[in-house]
Amino acid sequence: MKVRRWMTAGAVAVATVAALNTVPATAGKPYDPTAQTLGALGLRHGLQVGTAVNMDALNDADDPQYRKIAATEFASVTAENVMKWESLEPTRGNYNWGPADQLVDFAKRNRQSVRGHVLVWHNQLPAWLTSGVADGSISKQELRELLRKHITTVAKRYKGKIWQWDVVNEAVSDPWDTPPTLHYKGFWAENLGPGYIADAFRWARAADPKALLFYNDYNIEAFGSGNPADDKTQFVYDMVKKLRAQGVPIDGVGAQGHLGTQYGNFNTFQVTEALKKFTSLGVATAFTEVDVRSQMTEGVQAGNSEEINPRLQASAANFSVLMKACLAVRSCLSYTVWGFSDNHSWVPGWFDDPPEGLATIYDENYQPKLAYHEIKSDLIFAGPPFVLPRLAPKPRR
Ligand code: 9MR
Repeated sequence: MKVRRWMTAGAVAVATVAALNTVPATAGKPYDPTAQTLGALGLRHGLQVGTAVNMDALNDADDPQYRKIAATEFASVTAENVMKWESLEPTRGNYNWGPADQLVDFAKRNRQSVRGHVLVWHNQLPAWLTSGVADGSISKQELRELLRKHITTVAKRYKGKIWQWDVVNEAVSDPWDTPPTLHYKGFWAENLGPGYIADAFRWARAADPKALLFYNDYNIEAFGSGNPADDKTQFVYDMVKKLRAQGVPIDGVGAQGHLGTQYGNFNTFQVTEALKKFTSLGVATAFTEVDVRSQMTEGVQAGNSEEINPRLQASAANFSVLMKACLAVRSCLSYTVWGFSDNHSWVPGWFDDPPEGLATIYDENYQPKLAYHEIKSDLIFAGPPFVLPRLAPKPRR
């Protein structure tokens, strides 16, 4: 009797092991990581691979591939435009929540997390706000109150539905601005002074205590001279250090990752180093808007492969450097591409002299490019001891 019981148990065990070996059980096929999505592969490391979503493309019935890839390939989504102030409150006091709600619902249906973008930025502000300040009908005091109300209203509406909020975006100048010494730039700093940054984080925390609150900026993927007068990464590092010392509830720093093949590559160690330095301040990190554009020379536009191939290779290398650095640093919680296909990328509309493009991981016909395969291979081959599960911080009180 006993023997028979053991035999039964043994048979069950053998069957179970056999079943596990074919995980996931797709009709006897062995597990093939290359057939997995970027999102699924990232989750094995606790890393969320996401995309910005263009709502017009998502709703275009003639473009079903866009919706399919947005729904299936990624673990996380970001609103490319529809959570910006001009979209949410085009006329004063009248909110247009439709498109933003739709994205949040889409994410829920597809079991994706949402990066909220963006609560405070100097671009894409409603005209009623900027013109009111310009003509003096909105005072500085009223402006501060309007900002508090905006942050509170938006963060409360999506309370519990947003994983990470970009609370403040692009607050720091670039070396090509005037004056060239790095400084707090733009509408908010000019009208309220840099204190708006700490205020914004405190208001966001009060409205949504569980979301991770991020500062987000471009050109902070690696350190430069180390002098905050001309090294934007250093300037942001010093800023975050100060904010943390003051007890401001900032939980993360997002490096956007808008790179270009004409600028030369960072190496993985430079980027890893930057992530580690931010981590040492006690904050999470993320790549939030990755794309790698190229100049569209006449040869590229004419389809000359001798000009196209080196650009696709350099683009893939840049995407891969950021992915490897993110995998290597446990505070790096997410890797978001800023659009996934060249037919819906902001790049061609933005850079036209000289024209630029080829910035994403799929071509305009939704064929995965070399960059797609390279970041996928980074996710597949990454393992201990260099890659361990992420360490997410608790939202700071
Ligand atoms: O991709 C966005 C594009 O559709 C808008 O026209 C543009 C307006 O400024 O903003 C783009 O997204 C930006 C993001 O919100 C913040 N970082 C830079 C992104 C690219 O410009």
